[in-house]
Amino acid sequence: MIIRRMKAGTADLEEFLRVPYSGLQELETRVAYIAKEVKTRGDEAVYEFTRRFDRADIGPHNFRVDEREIIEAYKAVGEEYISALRAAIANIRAFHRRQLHNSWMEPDETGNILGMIYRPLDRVGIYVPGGTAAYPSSVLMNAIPAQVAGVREIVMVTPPAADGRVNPYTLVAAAELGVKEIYKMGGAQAVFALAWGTETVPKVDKITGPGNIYVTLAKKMVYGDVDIDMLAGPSEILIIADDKAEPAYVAADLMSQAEHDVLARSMLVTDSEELVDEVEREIGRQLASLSRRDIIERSLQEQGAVIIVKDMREACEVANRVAPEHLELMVEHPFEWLGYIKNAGAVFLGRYTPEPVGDYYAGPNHILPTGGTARFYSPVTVDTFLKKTSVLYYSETGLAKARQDIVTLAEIEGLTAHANSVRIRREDTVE
Ligand code: HSO
Ligand code: ZN
Repeated sequence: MIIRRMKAGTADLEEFLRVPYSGLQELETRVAYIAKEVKTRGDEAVYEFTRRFDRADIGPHNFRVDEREIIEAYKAVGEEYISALRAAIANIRAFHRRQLHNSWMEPDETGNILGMIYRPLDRVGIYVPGGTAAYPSSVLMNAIPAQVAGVREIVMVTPPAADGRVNPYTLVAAAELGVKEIYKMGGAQAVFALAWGTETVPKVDKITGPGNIYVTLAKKMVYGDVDIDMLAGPSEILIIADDKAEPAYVAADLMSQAEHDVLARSMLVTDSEELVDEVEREIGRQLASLSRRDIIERSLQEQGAVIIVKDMREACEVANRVAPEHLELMVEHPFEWLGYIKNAGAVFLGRYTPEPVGDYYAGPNHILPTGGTARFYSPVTVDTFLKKTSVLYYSETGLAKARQDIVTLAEIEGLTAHANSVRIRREDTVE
């Protein structure tokens, strides 16, 4: 397998990073049509789109997964799955608990009190993809931070297969967390149902979870009516490796992300051309045994890249420019380089931390910013499900001291009523 090679600091890299968003307009028009239908016809429209896009006829108003289906799902999954799931849940819960905030209030010497109150959102909708991208792990990564934040109503939507059933592993993951309100609906129609409500789906305050391009466009469209976590694109990995790195590991990790999607991006940044040759040979060797080799091959051929740098310093600069979703530091002293990494969703250090450790198990969230958005977005955290309220209390002396400054600032803005509301609280102006 030959992957395109380029040198750092050349126009090639910039060209490679420019994402061509062709055909998006047409998709937007289609999604806008779905929006209009769901907004005006509710359940009926969702039912029709489910028949059309998921090829599932589940009956009108019959979206809710019932108790019986959960019991069936438990019968379909093995013990081993449940025990692995529980171990992952414990790790993910422990990691997210560390992110909790205490609301605070603090008085100063004049008796003024300022504070910040953190509160969970009331009702949250979690989107979980179906089909080949049905990841029960994503149920955990959405629901656990929401639960740790204290969200009481968590609704999950996931598209049914053509036989009307939902992936049993997804259902068991939800059940293990106590998520009980599950609707069989997917795609843009599910996002609109969550955002605006239908006869059977009460509307939510925020929608989280990755989906395909239709889901992403729908999330973009409802943002403002509800909040969303982020606009997720195809998965990415960037591996910084030196000449000491094990080619077999580098190859395996590049392919682990490539298998997600033909549009997934796997990038290797190294100062060793020999390593690249060996990695390419290793890819060829390992590919044969992988079930999704067709996707991997296309992904590596069309989206893969090797970037040759002069040293590790330059490798970090490239990583910061790319701002990848996942960044692996497969170098001799990974912690020495960590400080140079400014833009990345998650950083995986050393030879024994392949990216799937984070996808499934360690505890940090796997819903991460993609497409260079790690420049300004963060992983999903407990904060994703919290909102804040500021608290202000001024004492009589506090206001007396601040009075003139506030009046000055208000008058500069030409807002005399603002100035007046401060001025009127002075005894000598009260008539
Ligand atoms: N790597 C994906 C998440 C995932 N991987 C789920 C496996 N299952 C995006 O971070
Ligand atoms: Zn993954």
